Amino acid sequence: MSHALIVIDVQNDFCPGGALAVPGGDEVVAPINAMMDDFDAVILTQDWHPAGHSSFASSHPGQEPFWVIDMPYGPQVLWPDHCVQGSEGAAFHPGLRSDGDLILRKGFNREIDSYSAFFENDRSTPTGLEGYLRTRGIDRLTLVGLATDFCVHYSAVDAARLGFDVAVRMQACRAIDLDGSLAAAVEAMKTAGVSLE
Ligand code: VGL
Ligand code: ZN
Repeated sequence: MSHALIVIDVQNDFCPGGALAVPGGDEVVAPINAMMDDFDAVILTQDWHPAGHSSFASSHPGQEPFWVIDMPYGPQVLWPDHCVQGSEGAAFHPGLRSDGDLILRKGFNREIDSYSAFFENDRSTPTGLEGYLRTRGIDRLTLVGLATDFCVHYSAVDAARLGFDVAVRMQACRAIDLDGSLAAAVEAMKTAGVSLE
């Protein structure tokens, strides 16, 4: 069985100068590049929203970025417009190695966000990544990238729930940290059986 590196959302909009900049987001690029050769497979994810996406505060009159609203699938943080399909902000950081095996795009449905690389935010609509990994015989995953407390966190918890052996390499992740979201994410990942390296 084999071990994949899952590189979450290392895109311009999550790096300094981007629309939803994660502090130190660009610092993950060098360590991730250096890790890639140590895995049997490398999968990169890309947050990939249509203009007017429902996770954008600008799509909800009277709302501001970082406020939380109730969506049919549960609470949703509203974000600045980010990672719009085909934009420079949605492109990978230019320093990131681009020789991975698969690029998985998520968040393309206008009505629902997708933090996790496995399921949309209803926690039930699959992205197809599980099938890809299983049909390639991959049973171990190491996750890195942005942001620790949102897309890395949701992806890691879902992967553990699906039965993969999951680790998060924390030095190659950076967090947004909204109202204690990093501490909560660390707890949730530990509870789900994710090993934090
Ligand atoms: C992310 C917020 C909105 C992430 C994506 O990649 O962690 N966070 N969209
Ligand atoms: Zn997003």
